[in-house]
Amino acid sequence: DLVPSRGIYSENAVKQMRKRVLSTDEKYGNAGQQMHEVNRIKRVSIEGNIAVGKSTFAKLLRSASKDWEVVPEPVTKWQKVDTSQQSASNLLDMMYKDPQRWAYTFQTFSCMTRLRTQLQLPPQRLLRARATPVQVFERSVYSDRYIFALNMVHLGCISSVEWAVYQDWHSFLVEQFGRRLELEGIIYLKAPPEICHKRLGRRGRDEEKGVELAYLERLHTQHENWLVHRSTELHFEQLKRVPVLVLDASVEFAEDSDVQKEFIMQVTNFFNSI
Ligand code: UDP
Ligand code: D5M
Ligand code: MG
Repeated sequence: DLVPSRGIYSENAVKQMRKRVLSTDEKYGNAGQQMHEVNRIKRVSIEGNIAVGKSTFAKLLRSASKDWEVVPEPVTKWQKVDTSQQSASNLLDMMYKDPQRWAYTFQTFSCMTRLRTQLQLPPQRLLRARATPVQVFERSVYSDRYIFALNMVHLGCISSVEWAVYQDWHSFLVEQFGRRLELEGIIYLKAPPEICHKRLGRRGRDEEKGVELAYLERLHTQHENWLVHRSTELHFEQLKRVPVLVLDASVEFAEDSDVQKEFIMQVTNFFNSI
């Protein structure tokens, strides 16, 4: 379907696409085989409140199996937006300091960076995996919309016009990329907002110094509505049916090898079931 049979693509665009297909072939060998192997890879996102322990949990998964690849959240990109001026801008900080002004801009950028992350080709190691190969993302283009952007709308930091524009391009992009953005599963790390607030303090990220418990309570409700009660209005059919594994992250798991073993066992069963 790369051939412009209906004159959709310019000659130049077709050349570019052929080149891309060729270089992918060189990387992964036979294209048909590659498609088969890429399709075997499952994609899962880790969702949960700020500082619940997603990155800590992701590291745990990374060390548990070489058939699982973990893709961290692109938070450093939000902290350093290249403006071609002398110093980069910290959009994360700007968003927390003045959400009325920067919430919408932040959502456009965070979603674009997540989109790139979710579209990344898996490493070759996964294509050769014997067991169940899985790409695990820390959050997704879906949490951007159904957790954070929606919350900003409720807080009045994103106007109704901005929200209409956001939803229009978000739906368009997700539909255009189709299966490439679909998730086979979601792991929801769940903990009371009070615990997340304590962990957030422990982490001590500068930009988050002013984050109040009330904000985490709102985000907690958003997660519960989306992933437990399933009452959030979703706009993608496949997302409505995606299986969710809920893990109790209120226990201290960072240093506890028994809890970690239990988590890994549950995750392994979940990956095998999806
Ligand atoms: N943390 C902890 N106990 C846990 C899990 C996490 O003390 O069982 C700490 C972790 O060391 C970090 C903070 O909580 O200082 C937030 O964790 P992380 O960055 O993994 O959270 P995320 O924001 O990615 O969900
Ligand atoms: O999330 C990283 C930090 O980024 C945390 O302060 C929340 C913030 N974040 C992440 N995505 C969004 C969106 N879409 N809008 C607003 N704020 C966002 P952490 O949970 O620490 O990994
Ligand atoms: Mg994190």
